[in-house]
Amino acid sequence: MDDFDISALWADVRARLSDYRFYHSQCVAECAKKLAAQYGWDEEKAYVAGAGHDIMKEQSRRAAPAYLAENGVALTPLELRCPKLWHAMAGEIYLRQTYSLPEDILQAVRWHTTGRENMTLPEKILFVADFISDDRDYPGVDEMRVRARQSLESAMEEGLRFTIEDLAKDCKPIHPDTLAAYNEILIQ
Ligand code: DGI
Ligand code: FE
Ligand code: FE
Repeated sequence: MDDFDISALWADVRARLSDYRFYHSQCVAECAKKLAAQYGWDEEKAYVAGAGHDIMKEQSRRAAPAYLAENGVALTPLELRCPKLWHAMAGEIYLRQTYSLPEDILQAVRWHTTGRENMTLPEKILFVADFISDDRDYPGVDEMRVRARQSLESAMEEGLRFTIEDLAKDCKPIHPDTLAAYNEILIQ
């Protein structure tokens, strides 16, 4: 990471995202850096992961599946029906190809939306930072911030439960990786 030019990534993120998503990315970068300091990941890597995590969030619904297919990602029938899941997969590919970022950052971006079983520390840090960044203001976010200071797993459990409840209320499918992440944490 010594020679990585974060200003090029920020300019790219700025050009690709609307104002509020750019601000969200800045907040997640700051938050991930703080969590990294507390839990023991490289602070600069955490900041870069936060900066880039949603870089493909505003890719069009037409372009995204084609981009994923071109890059060898075969979407499952469930994933095809959930456009909100695409940006994590596309983000990993784009950041790998454009910036050759280290694998731990790329995997954190890849799993930041669904989570998965056996998440690594970098994956957990980005997943939690995305829930508690300064721009977030949903009911319960303050309790999530308290939990995140106590343990990443505690915040993840609550965050995954929020997500699963919201999706179920809206009759939306729940990705197997989201369920696997939740079940694993619950039974630990
Ligand atoms: O990109 P952000 O908005 O910052 O946050 P995110 O990447 O966590 O995306 C959140 C969205 O992703 C939210 O609308 C719910 C959706 N999502 C997360 N897990 C699942 C999911 N959607 C479906 N259908 N199934 C999931 O398991
Ligand atoms: Fe996201
Ligand atoms: Fe995000």
